[in-house]
Amino acid sequence: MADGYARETGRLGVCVATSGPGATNLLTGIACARGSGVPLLALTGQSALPLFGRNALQDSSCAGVDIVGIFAHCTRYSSLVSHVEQAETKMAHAILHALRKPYAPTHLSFPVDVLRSLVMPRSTGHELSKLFREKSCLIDERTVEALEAELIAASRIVFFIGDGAAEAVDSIMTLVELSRGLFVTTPDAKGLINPRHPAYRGVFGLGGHASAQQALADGPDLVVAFGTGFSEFASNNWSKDLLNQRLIHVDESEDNLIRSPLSKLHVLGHMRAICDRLIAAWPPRSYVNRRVAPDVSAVSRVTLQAPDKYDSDATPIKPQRLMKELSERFPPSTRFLADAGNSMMWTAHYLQPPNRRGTGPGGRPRSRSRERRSGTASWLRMTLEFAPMGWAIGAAVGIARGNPHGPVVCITGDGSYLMSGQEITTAVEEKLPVIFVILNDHAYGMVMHGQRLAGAEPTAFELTHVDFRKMAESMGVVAHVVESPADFEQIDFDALLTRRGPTLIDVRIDREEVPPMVQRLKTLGSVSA
Ligand SMILES: Cc1ncc(C[n+]2csc(CCOP(=O)(O)OP(=O)(O)O)c2C)c(N)n1
Repeated sequence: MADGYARETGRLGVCVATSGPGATNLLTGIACARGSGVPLLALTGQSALPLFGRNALQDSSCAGVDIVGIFAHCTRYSSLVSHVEQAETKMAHAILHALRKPYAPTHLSFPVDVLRSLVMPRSTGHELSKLFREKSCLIDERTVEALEAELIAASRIVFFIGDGAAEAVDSIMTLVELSRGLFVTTPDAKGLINPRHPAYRGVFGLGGHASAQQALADGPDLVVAFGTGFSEFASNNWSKDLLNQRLIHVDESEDNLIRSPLSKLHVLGHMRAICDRLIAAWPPRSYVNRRVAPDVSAVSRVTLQAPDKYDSDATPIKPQRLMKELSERFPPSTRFLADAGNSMMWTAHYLQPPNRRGTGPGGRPRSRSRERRSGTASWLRMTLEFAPMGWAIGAAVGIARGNPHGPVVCITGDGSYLMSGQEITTAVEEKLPVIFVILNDHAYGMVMHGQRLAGAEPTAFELTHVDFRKMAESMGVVAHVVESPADFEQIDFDALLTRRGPTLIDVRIDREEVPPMVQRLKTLGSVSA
């Protein structure tokens, strides 16, 4: 939840847990935040200092299950507050380390006797706000000039947008249009753009589109990547069509730049400032006329793997058709999340709501002058790096808490829901409008299809048949079962969208449909490259 809240608001997410098992239960969530670079502070309890090593209940000190040590490996800063006088300084360190780019989780452990002590405010206290001033002007002039020269010289440009480019994406889109380029996104950056933009060629990476692969394979003379660490799922298995000498990598994080050692140029700095500098210098006159304009005439040039299934009326409902229903039935202010498993691939490939750019609170279109969006706005979130099942369930609750201006739709699998579905009760308590959509295939579907595609022994993917509507109703949650596209007509969407609390939709999907996952299997070596 803290992860979702931080992604949505751009603020620090904070979570608190008790010592021992409370703290270890945080571990997967913290590791996920580390993988995705989310700013998060975990505060955990600890037995009293004099009890260390005496077999106290849930001892998580260095003499027991060493929680500071465990967290040290998946946070940027993990420390025991052993004296109350340390509390302020260590808190400042923990916050600043979490908010230093690339963002990361941090952890402080508080023994109960330290927590009970009084802290006297110090006159020399830390004024954290001074340290958080936005360093918006930091750019490397020399490399920006080199980038400008490359943009002018190139005749076919593809822009590659990663999820770290959120703040700059409006300016990047202006550059796409000015330079008559095409663009593709990583799966988790699809939520930053309008998937129906005529210059968009789709998702490159897990669940991606042939048109995106084609755009890069077709030999553009320049690829300009923004805000990405080229992780496995975001780079189509570190594709040679992407990571080569045609690439220019723009990022504010050196940690990301070191992931593209072959690129011809690294441009370090604030991405929006870099783009705005280029836009201000546009157009170089000699250039515009000789530019080969790409074909952006069609409404959508993103190639879907099976467009007929997107429109299919068949029962059981095809997951592709489910994506169509979700794309069309929710207002522009909706935030979607896709969980680990097939949900990620179906969503990356088929979810394509109408233009979400430029929508303000309540989904109202923003006026032109207010077009610049918040640096964290995205209509679709997923987690590609650590990717734990159930991440989307908690994160959806956190996003709803952080953004009261629209519904949140969590697309998850039945396996994931069986791991973390109890979090729905928090949405009940907090009266949050989260719609949980369960792709119910009574299986670990990704595992099942992975084994089939790889010709491996079919094993350990079946799940028991669960009626998630009954489960939800036992918690006082309004729930529906959908077996065919027509069943969506039975759901009162007006009531659903105005409800102050969660809704659950148990979708009994056609589990025989194969998700777009071949690339993942190539990485695993399960199918030949
Ligand atoms: C905690 C955790 N365990 C295992 C995995 C590996 N894994 C990824 S997807 C998946 C199956 C997901 O099943 P389900 O949630 O039912 O979604 P489906 O693929 O069927 O849509 C597994 C086992 C993981 N990512 N996280």
